[in-house]
Amino acid sequence: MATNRTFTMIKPDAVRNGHIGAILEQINAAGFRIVAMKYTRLSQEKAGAFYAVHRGRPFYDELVDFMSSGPIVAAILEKENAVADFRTLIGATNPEEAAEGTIRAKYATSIGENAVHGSDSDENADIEGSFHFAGTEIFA
Ligand code: IDP
Repeated sequence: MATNRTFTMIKPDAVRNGHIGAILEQINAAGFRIVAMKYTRLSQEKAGAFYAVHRGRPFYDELVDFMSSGPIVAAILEKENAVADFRTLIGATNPEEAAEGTIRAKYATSIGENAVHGSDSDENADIEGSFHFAGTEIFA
């Protein structure tokens, strides 16, 4: 995957709370183009594998339970400087620290149930995009 892409998930809390449309609208308005998207649900096993880097942390089990608790929207987004610009758009992990107007400030309920995921590096964007999408599901 090129470095102008990032990977996102609209997490189960935001889906449950009816925020899919508003979040996608904010993503589009910020200049991101959706090149892959699916509505799906992660098994415990798949959520655990996705967040394997956090295995051993006190919140890991809670995170895996939460991320497999309901459907998500997974997407690959394209824009110049995608990874950094998307992290700015979503705001800090903890919604109490997220800048006003960011997706997490608007839609997250807690540090765990924080509405959206955004890759933290080009390398992880590539790994995470490939985790969820086959090459034939990506439309450049
Ligand atoms: P990020 O999603 O902003 O990159 P990370 O530190 O990579 O944040 O954590 C991954 C996810 O794990 C967070 O988005 C959040 O859902 C969850 N998480 C992080 N820290 C905590 C915590 O202290 N308590 C509960 N859940 C947490």
